[in-house]
Amino acid sequence: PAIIRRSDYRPPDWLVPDITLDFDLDPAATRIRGMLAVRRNGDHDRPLRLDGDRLVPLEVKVDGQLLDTGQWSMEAGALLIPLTGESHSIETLVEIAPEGNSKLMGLYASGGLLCTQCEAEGFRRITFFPDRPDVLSRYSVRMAADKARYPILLANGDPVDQGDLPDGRHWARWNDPFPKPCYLFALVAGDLACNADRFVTMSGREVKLGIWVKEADLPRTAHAMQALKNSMAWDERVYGREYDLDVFNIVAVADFNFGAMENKGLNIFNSRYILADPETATDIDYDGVEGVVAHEYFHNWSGNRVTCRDWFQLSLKEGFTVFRDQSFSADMGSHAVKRIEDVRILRAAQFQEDSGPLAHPIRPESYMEISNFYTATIYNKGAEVIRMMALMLGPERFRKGTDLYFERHDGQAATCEDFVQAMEEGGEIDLGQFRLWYEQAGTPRVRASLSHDPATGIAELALEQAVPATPGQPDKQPMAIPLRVALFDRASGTHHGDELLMLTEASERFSFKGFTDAPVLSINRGFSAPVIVETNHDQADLAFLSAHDDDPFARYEAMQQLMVNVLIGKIGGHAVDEAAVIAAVRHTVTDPALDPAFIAETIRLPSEAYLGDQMRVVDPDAIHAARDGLQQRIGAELEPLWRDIHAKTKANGFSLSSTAKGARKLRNTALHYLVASGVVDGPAVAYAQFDEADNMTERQAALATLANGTSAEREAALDIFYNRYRDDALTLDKWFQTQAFAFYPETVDLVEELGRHRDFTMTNPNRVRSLYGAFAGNQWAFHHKSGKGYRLVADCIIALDKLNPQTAARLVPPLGRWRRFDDMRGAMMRAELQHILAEPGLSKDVTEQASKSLE
Ligand code: B3K
Ligand code: ZN
Repeated sequence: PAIIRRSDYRPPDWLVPDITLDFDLDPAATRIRGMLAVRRNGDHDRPLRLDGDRLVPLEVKVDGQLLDTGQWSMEAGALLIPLTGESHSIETLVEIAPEGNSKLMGLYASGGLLCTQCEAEGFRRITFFPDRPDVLSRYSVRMAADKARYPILLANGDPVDQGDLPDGRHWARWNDPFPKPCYLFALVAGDLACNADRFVTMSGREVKLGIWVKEADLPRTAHAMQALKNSMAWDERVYGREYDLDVFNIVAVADFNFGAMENKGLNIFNSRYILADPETATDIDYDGVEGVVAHEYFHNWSGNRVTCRDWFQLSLKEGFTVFRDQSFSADMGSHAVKRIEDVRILRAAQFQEDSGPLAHPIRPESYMEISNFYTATIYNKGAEVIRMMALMLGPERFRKGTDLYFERHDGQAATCEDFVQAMEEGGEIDLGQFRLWYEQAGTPRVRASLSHDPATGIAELALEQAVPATPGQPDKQPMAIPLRVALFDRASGTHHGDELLMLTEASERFSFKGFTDAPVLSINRGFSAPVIVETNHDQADLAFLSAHDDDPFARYEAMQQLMVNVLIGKIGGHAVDEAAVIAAVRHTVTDPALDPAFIAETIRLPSEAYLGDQMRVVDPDAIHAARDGLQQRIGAELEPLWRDIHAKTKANGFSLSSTAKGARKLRNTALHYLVASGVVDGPAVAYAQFDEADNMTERQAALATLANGTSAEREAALDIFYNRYRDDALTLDKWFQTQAFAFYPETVDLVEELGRHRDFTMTNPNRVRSLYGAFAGNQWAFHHKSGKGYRLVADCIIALDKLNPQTAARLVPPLGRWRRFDDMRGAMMRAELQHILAEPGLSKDVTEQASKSLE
């Protein structure tokens, strides 16, 4: 497959200021007439090139004249029309079959609905068009469909007219006054019910809000609606950004390749990010709904009003929008807990990507298939890069920078460089060296060692940075790394203020005066930079910070590092002091000043995958054994405490308040440790929680705890759960996922069996991710020394690729981490990648991921 390069960018040859689309909708045969007003862009004589993917032109007209087949040609799916004038009107007619579209890109059928997904390059599966984000058009869309089957017809913008047709059909017309790239086009037709509400914007305009779902799901839309209204108000307050159309609609669909899509005025969502009620959604699901609703809404400015010039600039909209949704969710709940969760995700997904064969900068230089670049790097590291700028500028100057960016580029297709320039000018800062964050891949490593001279009272911090080599980038330059630090006085447990240090050289020293005794270093507070910091802390320093640091993230981090050191020591066969961890856990759990949600986050042991990341060669079995052992010991030694917390946090009635959520989180953690301790009544206590719970957060956590063991309660709970939720797809996903993710000795065989379960299907991406996605994230099970886990995932990729390449390609990266494992596992992983690549007719998506993974 061809490689697309950032350096090859050229402005479009032809612009399309206006487009009128006419859809004659039918699941088996939909006819689409596209009428494009095109204008030559610059002085050239190149033909008009309209992208198409498996489209056959049934008619081509120029300025109303039907062309003969000799007057146009096809090249790699695209329609080429030679044109003589400066402006023309072009008309094409095509026919497609939405019900046969298993890729879920373009126009497809899902649960009786017809819906679209165009980002990144799905519009070319609907009609002939220059499918690139720098061609912006005003859209007028007419849809006609069977009225009984598709009573609701929605598209971008505002509804303008509708009416009935003969033969039980009807039509509707929607206009979107804001010029937009075609990846933001959307339509939905179906039998949908609406949760209708309104929002009055800061300038007093009324916006009609609608969340459209299947009638039976209406009671599950309240949380999404509240999240939408909160997002609209937040974007006005924090960024001064107001909504711009008279209507804002959201539609939930069951079959969707990712989370949701920000189509102008008509967001389309994976139903898992809209539907929530206490019976079926966990607190994590509720937070997911809130965060994704906000994310898509925020795209209206960061993505839609200002869009991307080309797909290499993807992080311009995604990194910024993730930063915005993270800030919003922090404001809605706890800043401390949100930051910990976000860093945990970054480390689990992005650090792994950045240290493997698929590492790429947040602004990549090339790709084969753009769908493969909707990555944790573009999104989450991209958000960290924005966060660093916000930190360096401070809130006021950052706001000046974003105001300038939105004002200067409104209605344009912009670049990452445009954003950085707006930050420089608006924020009055030089970001010259900082731009390396856009260019260089790989997670920087910072070594920090603090020394102290009692004679002078000077503490000296020596910092060294190194950015590892990544594919195509063997040598790296030192980056500009903002590090928040504080020096703690051991005796009082306090510090004299937090400072922002800019590390810009490969190695640098910073001095601090006035310390009679050696202080304790707290560094990268709030996770101010997305780097790996190695300090010269001993276990006593870490215990001190875990008890005294007033920066919640740093406090969490100290506890995690304390645990990591013990576990890595154990794995290496060294004598370690587990008692220090137990004491720190006890101290944290019993500190009345701490928020229960923060306690729960902090006392969790680091994940097996994170421990693997700390090792030169990952040993999944040794990691599992060491972690399990420590967990058992923490459980056993603090058993009365776990029982006490578990009893005390039992709520009387359900609430979604932060207090109630925090209590559930801590309760589930206590249950987990209690069961891990091995006490005989552990499974019975978990089963009772499973059975009595009035909410999914507690029920699912109890199920997950039981799923880790081999008790009789395990089977009983799984059966009951299945029978209770078998008809609710989103909840049944949890049944698959919980088993695939469990620390259960037979997980590999169980996953194989579940892949043949009658409720398993390859046509629903959520179901595939629940089983194979979860399994591939279960380090101990996936890396089973038999190699069977690798084969299961490879077979799934091969089968799924024939239906849905985009979702299949997402399962490849876990196999690509073979360099991190022992020779035997590495060889088996490579063999599976080769096996995948040998498959005839493999998609571009999977080919790119698998071949890069072998390099
Ligand atoms: N912009 C979409 C992602 C589209 C993914 C296409 N492969 C959702 C989002 O980030 O908001
Ligand atoms: Zn996004």
